[in-house]
Amino acid sequence: MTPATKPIRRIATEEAFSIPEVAAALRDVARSPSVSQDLILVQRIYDAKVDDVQARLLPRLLDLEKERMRDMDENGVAMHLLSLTAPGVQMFDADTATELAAIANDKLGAVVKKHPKRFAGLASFAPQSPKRAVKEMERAITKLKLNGFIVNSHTNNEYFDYPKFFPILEAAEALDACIYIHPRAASDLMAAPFRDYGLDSAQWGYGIEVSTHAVRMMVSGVFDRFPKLKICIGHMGEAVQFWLWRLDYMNKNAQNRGSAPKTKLTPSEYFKRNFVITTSGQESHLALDFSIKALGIDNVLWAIDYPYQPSGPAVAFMDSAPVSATEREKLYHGNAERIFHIEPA
Ligand code: 1DF
Ligand code: MN
Repeated sequence: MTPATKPIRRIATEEAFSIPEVAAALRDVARSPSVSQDLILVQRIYDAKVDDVQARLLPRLLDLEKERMRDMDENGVAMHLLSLTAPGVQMFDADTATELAAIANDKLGAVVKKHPKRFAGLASFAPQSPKRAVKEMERAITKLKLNGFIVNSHTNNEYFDYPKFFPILEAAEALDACIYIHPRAASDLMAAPFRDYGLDSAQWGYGIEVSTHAVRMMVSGVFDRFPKLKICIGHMGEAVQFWLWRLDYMNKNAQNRGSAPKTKLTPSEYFKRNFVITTSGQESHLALDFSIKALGIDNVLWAIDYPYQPSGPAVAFMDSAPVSATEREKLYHGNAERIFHIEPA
C-alpha cells in the first residue's frame, strides 16, 4: 500500500498587495500632471471613474487574509511571497517614499509574523534616497525578518548601474537578500511607442523596461563590483535568456571598440551567476523548457502574479509542466526557499 502523498508545497513568488496609505498617495499621483507612462495604469486602478476590471483590482490588492487566503486554499497554494504592487513608492518624492516604504514594511512584517506558513514578504525601500534606503533595507531584514526586496525597475528614469544606487546594491549583497526587479512602465524617453494598443504595461512595455534594466546592470560591470548580488526577474526572465548568445557576441564587439566597459565575465555568465527568474504571467511550457535548459533548474521559480493573473491556470501550468518530480519540487518551492530564505516545511 502506498502512503498518502503529501501535497506539493506551492510558493508563489510575485504576489502583489497594497496598503490604504500607498493607494491614497497613488490616487494623488493619478490626478497630478506627471508625464510618466505609469499614469495609464495608476489612473485605472487608483482613480477609477468606470467600474472596469482594473477598478476591481484595488480591493483584492488591499486584502490579505480574506479573499486572498480563500483563493490560495482553493488552488492549493501554500504561500504568497508578497510585494507592494508596482510602481511601489517610486513615483513619490523622496520623503513620502521613504515614509510609505517603512509603513508598508511594518504591515508586511506583521502579517508574515501572524501567518508564517502562508506569507513571506519582499521589503520596499525608496531608491530616491539611497542613504535612507539602506537603513530601511537593514531594518527590514534584521528586525522585520522579511525575505528580500522589491524594486519596480527605474526610479526617476535612472537604473541600478548608476553609482548613486551602489550603496543599495552593496547593502543587498551584504544582507544576502535578493532584489526582485519588478516591472513598471518604460522610462520617459523610451515610452512613446508603448502608448498605443495597450502596450504600456504587461502586454509588452514591462518586459522591455526590465530586460533593459537587467542588461544595463550586466554590461556596466555592476556584478564585478558586487559579485554575490542576487537579482530576480519575473515573466520568464523577461526573455533575457533567449538573447544571451547575441548579447555575449555583441557585447564583446562593443567592448573591443570601446563603447562598453571591460567586464570580468560575459552577460550569459552574469545572468547564470547573479540572476534567477520566475514564471509569473508567462505560462508556456515551451518557454519554461527553454529557460530550464538555458539557466539550469536551480534558477527558475514559480509565481502567479496575483491578483493580476488567475491562480488556477498558474497552478495547472506548473502541475502539468514536462519536468521530473524532483525538478517540480525545486520550481514550486525549493528554489524559493533557498533564494528568499524561507524555512523549508
Ligand atoms: C499588471 C501586470 C499590473 C503586472 C501589475 O502591477 C503587474 C497589469 C501593477 O497587467 O496591469 O505587476 N505584472 O507583473 O505582469
Ligand atoms: Mn507583477
